[in-house]
Amino acid sequence: MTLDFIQKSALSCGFNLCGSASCREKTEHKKFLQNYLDNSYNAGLGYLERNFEKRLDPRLLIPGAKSIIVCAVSHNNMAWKEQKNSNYKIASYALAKDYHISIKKMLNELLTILKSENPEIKARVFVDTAPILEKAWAVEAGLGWIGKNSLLITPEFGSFINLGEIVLDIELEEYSEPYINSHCGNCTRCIDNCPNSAIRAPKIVDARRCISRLTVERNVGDCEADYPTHDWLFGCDMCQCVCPFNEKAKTYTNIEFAPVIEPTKLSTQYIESMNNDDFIEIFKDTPMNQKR
Ligand code: B12
Ligand code: SF4
Ligand code: SF4
Repeated sequence: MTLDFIQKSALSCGFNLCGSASCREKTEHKKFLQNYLDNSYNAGLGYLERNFEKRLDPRLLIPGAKSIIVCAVSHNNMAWKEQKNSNYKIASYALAKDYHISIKKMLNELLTILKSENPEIKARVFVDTAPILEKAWAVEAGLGWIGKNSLLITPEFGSFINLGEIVLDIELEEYSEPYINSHCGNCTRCIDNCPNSAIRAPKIVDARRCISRLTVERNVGDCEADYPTHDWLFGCDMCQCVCPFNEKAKTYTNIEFAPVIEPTKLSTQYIESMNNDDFIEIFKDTPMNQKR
């Protein structure tokens, strides 16, 4: 199974980018993860404290793991531009159907294709919730670099993407070249424009101050005294809106990632005119419906 075959198959399943890497311990991330936890930047998100060693090494999470395929898909619907003047902003990813469900389905389709080439493969698919350093693996799989906002930035699709992985029990014929450059240079726009100064240093986000954490995660224990959520209703895209690499980024191509409502409609007036039933009807398939 060549890398080219895997990448083409991933695109046929609706992904925009795909790469592969050999599983190993991410030793270079250890002190940063430890420092993050020591400073309580995880804001009481207990799952980030658990599985410390497994998070650094997928072979401890999935015994027998040899390789990892990392896929990315764009959800860039330009909501971040359309909502600039709205008093009720919703993060771009949250306007599309829940990516956990869409990506898992796409990864399973990809795995079926890979198994048709090699029926012996044993593998597991992951999206977001497992103790895997998804962005770090995306860098190793050649997809892009980690920006000062701590997010993966890809040259073609910017940072408005979501990630998913397949971890396999076989070595692959070839692996992607890791992405070694960072193109942030002297830019500090994300740091300067974060409404709560949550980016304490390049690549280090204090989740206690992060609006995404404050609006998405229900349990808001251990958040520094009452940081405001500004105009954000759900999630926050501010450190991506200002990033020059999103200015020229391509928009979503996979219809599964189309917004459930046109971002142009999301005016202050429109949102204020919605009742509870309207809200549930429109957003029931999105990550905002946390009852699913
Ligand atoms: C926990 C989490 C959150 C938390 C905490 C975020 C944080 N930065 O701490 C909260 C709820 C706040 C959050 C918010 C968001 N998230 Co989030 N989140 C995660 C999750 C589940 C784990 C991330 C993690 O490991 N955090 C632990 C800390 C320690 O890791 P870290 O912040 O990346 O820190 C690393 C760097 O600091 C690095 N480092 C720092 N300096 C240096 C220097 C060197 C030399 C090296 C080698 C490393 C290094 O070391 C640390 C360990 O790797 C991942 C999914 C996953 N399993 O990976 C999604 C994920 C990162 N989130 C995602 C998204 C989309 C978001 C939001 C944009 C959503 C939104 N619009 O509201 C925001 C963005 C906030 C931000 N600027 O980071 C996407 C990212 C897509 C992308 N382009 O990168 C992911 C990958 C989910 C997915 N599958 O698509 N998130
Ligand atoms: S998501 Fe918002 S609050 Fe969190 S670091 Fe980015 S700009 Fe700051
Ligand atoms: S805004 Fe500037 S510093 Fe921040 S991630 Fe984008 S290029 Fe890097």
